[in-house]
Amino acid sequence: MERTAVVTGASSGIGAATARRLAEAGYRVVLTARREDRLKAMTAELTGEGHDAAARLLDVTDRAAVDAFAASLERCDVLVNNAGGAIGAEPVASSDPADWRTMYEVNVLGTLHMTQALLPKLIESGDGTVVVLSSTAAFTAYEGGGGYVAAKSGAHALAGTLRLELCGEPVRVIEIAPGMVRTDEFAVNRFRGDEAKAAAVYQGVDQPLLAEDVADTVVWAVTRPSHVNVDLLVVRPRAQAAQHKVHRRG
Ligand code: 8X3
Repeated sequence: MERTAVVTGASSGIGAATARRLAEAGYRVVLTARREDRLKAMTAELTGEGHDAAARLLDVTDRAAVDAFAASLERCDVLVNNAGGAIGAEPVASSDPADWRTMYEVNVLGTLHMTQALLPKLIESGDGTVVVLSSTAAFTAYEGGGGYVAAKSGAHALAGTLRLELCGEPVRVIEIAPGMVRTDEFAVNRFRGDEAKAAAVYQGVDQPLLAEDVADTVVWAVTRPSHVNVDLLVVRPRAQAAQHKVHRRG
């Protein structure tokens, strides 16, 4: 059976682009996400092009569902923990703890559930890879980013701890930390659907990263020879030299 890659949050953005690139690289790809229509459309697009792709409806915060999903898989060689995101941009003083909880649930516990459930199969593959999509937010706090910074710091801690604990097992742990990426949904979700505020994030920025750029880095890291572990890869647009240092035209 072909090498199998599981991608979470695969119905849009970085997840969808990563699923596509992995399929193009010859993996059988299992796309998982919560939104059935988008998930099926994305999967149909790939199978229509002759790729081996399957769609599985899955909420990574639902442990029972994650366990059932893992049990149903014949094999798993690559797990890309992409599902995540930011909700709200309020200061710490006035942010809603429920948003923090949701961000922690998806960005950290979602990755934990998927990784725990699939680890036996990743080890059994003899050459497994866990990818954690964190963020430059894992390393630098910024105003209005509190809950997201905390959650991505958690994802970074999970990746680092797991790498230590798996040392000696045939499983690599790769953390990819993107900076500014313009996707259809990330900033819109952060600003609770306010398209104008979301667009302002990228205002005047010459070429923010696209989902495909991040997907390229994921697939590059995953397709290195087994003994090469791209431990942590930070990727930003040229116009973003640091979290707060963004060049804008005009
Ligand atoms: C997204 C990057 O700068 O919005 O993970 O935190 S940032």
